[in-house]
Amino acid sequence: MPRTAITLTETIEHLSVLNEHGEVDTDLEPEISQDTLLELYRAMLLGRRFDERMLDLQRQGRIGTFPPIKGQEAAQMGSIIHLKESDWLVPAFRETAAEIWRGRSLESVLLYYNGFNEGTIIPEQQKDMPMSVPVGSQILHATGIGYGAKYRKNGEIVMTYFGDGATSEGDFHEGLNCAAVYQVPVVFICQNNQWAISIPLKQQTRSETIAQKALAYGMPGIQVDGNDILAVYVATQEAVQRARNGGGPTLIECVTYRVMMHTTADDPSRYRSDEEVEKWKLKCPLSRFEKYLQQKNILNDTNCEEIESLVLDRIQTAIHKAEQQMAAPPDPLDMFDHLFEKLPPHITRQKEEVLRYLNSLKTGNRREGEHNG
Ligand SMILES: Cc1ncc(C[n+]2csc(CCOP(=O)(O)OP(=O)(O)O)c2C)c(N)n1
Repeated sequence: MPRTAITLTETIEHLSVLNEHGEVDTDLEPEISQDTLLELYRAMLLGRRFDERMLDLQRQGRIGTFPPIKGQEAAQMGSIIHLKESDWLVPAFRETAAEIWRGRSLESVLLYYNGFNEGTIIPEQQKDMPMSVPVGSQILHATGIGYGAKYRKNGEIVMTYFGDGATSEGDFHEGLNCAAVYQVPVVFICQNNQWAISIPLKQQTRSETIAQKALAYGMPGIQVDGNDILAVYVATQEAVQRARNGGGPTLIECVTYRVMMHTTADDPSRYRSDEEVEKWKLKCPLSRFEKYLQQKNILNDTNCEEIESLVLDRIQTAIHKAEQQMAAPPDPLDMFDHLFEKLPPHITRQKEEVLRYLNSLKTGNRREGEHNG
């Protein structure tokens, strides 16, 4: 029989717990303490307000280019909350809220986006990787770290984040394949925010979902409403438990939306419609969660105002501190440090060239430092 059917039994689940009006499906509602719910709300609000303030600062020329996270707070907070301190966060470049939750200071974020090396320093004991700008490369790092954790039997798990665009990179396919083959404890969180700069999802993949790509590698995959923090929470809780119990990796697709520009250097009006943005704004993860908490009498006008004002104070204090620290310009030679233990000869030559150029600026003798090819 040359042609027979191989019947695949898998299906992909889509999970949503909290609808756009903040109404909850009580059968699916996770048990989360009031304190934790409020903590999650505070973290989401901080992510939102910090992002808005960063945009102001960027527009005022007080920080450089950065990628806003507005609209993606639920996808980040509903997942990162499940990591223990001893676990690993391997972020892409849009996980500011998750990184702050893990202990990154707001000052460090501001320093980073102003080109200061100090903004990349991660405290020794903190198991977080620096943000990864090459799209998708962090997926391989996550799988490698997961492999190490499994080998050492130290109980650590890894959570890594990436966008829909990253799923077109070889790194995604290699990382997921290897993770499944070796059954490593990694939770892959795709924040499918519909766009990879100007490339819409329909040009990124012909697959109906991103979650279904998990099936090809032999790992569980689930699609969740990424603007519904409870759905992200439930799916990640299951994936984390599986990883901790030796059940291997999971792919979670959080369907969300990048409400703002890709980075502050981008003009999304050139490729997407205002109607689309307005439609997604109605699905705002923050106001949805707010309504839920109000209905549960966890949030009211008084504590809502208190939280808002504490968040704004924290941001203001951080800006003040960071600006004091940034009063002196960074040393351009910093860019040559920390990458190699011993600089290879061609980088040494580049460092010397930059040094010559900097000296020439001081002496006013530009020709001396000009690029000589
Ligand atoms: C390997 C690589 N190719 C191209 C780029 C340029 N680039 C930066 S962000 C981006 C789009 C990423 O889209 P996605 O993975 O969906 O993440 P999002 O920005 O939407 O969060 C591209 C193509 C890059 N940084 N790295």
